[in-house]
Amino acid sequence: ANSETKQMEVPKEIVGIDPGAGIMQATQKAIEEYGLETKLIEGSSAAMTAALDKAISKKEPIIVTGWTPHWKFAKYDLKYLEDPKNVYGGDEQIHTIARQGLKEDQPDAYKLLDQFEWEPADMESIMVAIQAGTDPKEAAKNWVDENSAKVDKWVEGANPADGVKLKLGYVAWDSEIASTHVVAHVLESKLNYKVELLQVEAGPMWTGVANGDVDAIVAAWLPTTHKDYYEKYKDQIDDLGVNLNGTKIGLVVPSYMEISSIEDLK
Ligand code: PBE
Repeated sequence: ANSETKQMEVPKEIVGIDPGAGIMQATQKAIEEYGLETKLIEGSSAAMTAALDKAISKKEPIIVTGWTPHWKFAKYDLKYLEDPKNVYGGDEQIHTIARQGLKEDQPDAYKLLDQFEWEPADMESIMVAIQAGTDPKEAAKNWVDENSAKVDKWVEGANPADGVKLKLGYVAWDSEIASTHVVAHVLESKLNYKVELLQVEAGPMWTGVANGDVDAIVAAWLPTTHKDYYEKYKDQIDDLGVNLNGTKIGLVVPSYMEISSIEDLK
């Protein structure tokens, strides 16, 4: 009789992403606080979504570190595991952070960065286009062309520069690939800056904006996910506030899995 009621096995591993991501620290904490024997595997955003795709195509169980906004929720039927101990924190925001001094050095770029804000659905539409094969630069350009009312507000009151160079730092998280390419495209196409995109790990991204090696980032997940980085550098940066509201992080599984809570991983 047992074999007939046999449930889908709960994986012994969580497929994680790059070790510097805040969600990796949060997941370590979840493993401790829930007393799990589950192992957290390091990797990358791309490897995580590849593993997810493979598992789903075979209807196998899998647990991944997941976040919203993300294209995976449009492509697959997924659910967050409940987090009764609230290890992952509640809803949070993405902030724009500039290096100190940018405001004085490049007030027009600063103005755009300060006025940049959008909705999860905006970010998602670019992520979906990139996932479907559009080059990130092209996807950003297309979105900007189609959303001129929004973009006009971001650039309001900012004057074009004369090919001044700017550096934006970001990590290769799908959400940040989308946002950083959009801001870079607006800085170049509307304000005539020359933008260099520096793809780095999370630690160097924060160090870079704190020590002035990069001019700005639009990838700070606060108050929870990047709390440790923020606490470390808060006196050396310029926090321009929220650019997107309504993010979430946690453990994500395909809906066909019977478990519903992190407690069920014990
Ligand atoms: N993320 C996406 C990042 C922030 C943006 C949730 C993977 C992190 O965990 O640090």
